[in-house]
Amino acid sequence: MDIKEVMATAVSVTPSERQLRWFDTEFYAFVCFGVNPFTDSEWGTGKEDPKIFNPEKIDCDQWVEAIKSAGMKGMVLTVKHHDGFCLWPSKYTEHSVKNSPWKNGKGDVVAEAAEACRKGGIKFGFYLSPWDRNSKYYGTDEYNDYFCNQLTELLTNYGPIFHVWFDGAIGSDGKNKKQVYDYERYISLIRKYQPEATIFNDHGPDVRWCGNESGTARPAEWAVVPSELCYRAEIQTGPMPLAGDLSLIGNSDKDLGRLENILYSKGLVFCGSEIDMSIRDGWFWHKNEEPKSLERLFDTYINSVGANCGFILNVPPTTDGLIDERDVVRLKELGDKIRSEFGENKAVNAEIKVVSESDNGQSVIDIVLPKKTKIKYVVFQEDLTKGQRVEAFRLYAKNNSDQMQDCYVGSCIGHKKICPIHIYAQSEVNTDIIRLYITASRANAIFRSIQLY
Ligand code: FUL
Repeated sequence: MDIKEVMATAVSVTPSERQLRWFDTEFYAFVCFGVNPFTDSEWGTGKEDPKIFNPEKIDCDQWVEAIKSAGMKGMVLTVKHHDGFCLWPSKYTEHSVKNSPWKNGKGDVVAEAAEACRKGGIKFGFYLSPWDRNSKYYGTDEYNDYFCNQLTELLTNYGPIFHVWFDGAIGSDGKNKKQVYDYERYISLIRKYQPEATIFNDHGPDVRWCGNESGTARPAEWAVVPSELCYRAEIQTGPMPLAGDLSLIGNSDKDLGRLENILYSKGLVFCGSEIDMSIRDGWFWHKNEEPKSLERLFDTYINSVGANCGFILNVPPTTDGLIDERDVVRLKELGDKIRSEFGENKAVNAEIKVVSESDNGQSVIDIVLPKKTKIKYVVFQEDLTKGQRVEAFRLYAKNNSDQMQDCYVGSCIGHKKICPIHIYAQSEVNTDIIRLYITASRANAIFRSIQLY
């Protein structure tokens, strides 16, 4: 395989329909809820009395309104966290809402949340922790049956599910029990009952973990990566020319999909990265925590949704069962900021001129506006059905002296790249030509859209 064949092979790796739908969902909420806010902890022990769970004022419509105000298009509820407490009345355990005073044991948070999402027009999904500190089966073969029974309840009783989140976290007590999770079985159950749902796990199959919980994407966050990391995803190619040992590749690596890395892979997969972050320090609600600043949240949005990733932002309900008013305010501010920054696409009347194109992937494209216009962001989307292509690019803007001045340097584009313009200390330019110079690409770039704001 020569280098051109390597690049063509990488470009041949494409997303499934469900992965494309997930990419388009872009920004959605995590709702971490369960016994933890009632004990003021982050990881429950599994020995909590179900009687402590009593969110008397619960109002899932309030959650949905807050989520929508930030511009998020879905909700992923932690239906069972590491403590094993189920937010729905599972037939297979007593450790659930059915033994809580809340609604006299007749309540079902999953049903209420799913219904509120349906009414509010957003997608619903769930997080189900494989690590279970309560179940007596944990550490035996029977645990997989227990897990699949619960998974089946969740997949068949609550309408369409868009995303299933399998957490890789496990404490030392869990590790000691050496539970082997039957992921193949879990995945085939989801494919059977909810074929449109994407499945998140550290290692795929559909969506992978970005490797941190602080809202930071890699400088180049490729969706085409070595199968060695995403070993639950479908391998779409044969071995790459230097295929060898990538067994040490890990979620904390700085670089996954760049050429020099994939050259050593035994095969490539398509698996986009999801950025998970909480609006507060903790994943669960604690009275004395404050929401992160608007600047921090907006910056994370730009560096996740705008860096070829999905963004799942956690908003934890209080012990009353409501989203904290402080978070409600911050979510609305974030939504307002996103709506005002990306309100009007100024490229609708622009002319896209290919200035030059060569057969090694490099090209120069001008975005020509009818008149001088103030621009803060340039947004590109590649057509991922044709493979992820662009490796590196630069942006220039025509300045007042009719010179092309550089204003952004970027790496991969993928589903969406938001480029905030920088010219010296300015984050805005008044121009009628933006020039895109693609300096490296695996094949000639194919765009789904080019937008200016
Ligand atoms: C982590 C968990 O340990 C946290 O408690 C939280 O659920 C977060 C979303 O994932 O791995």
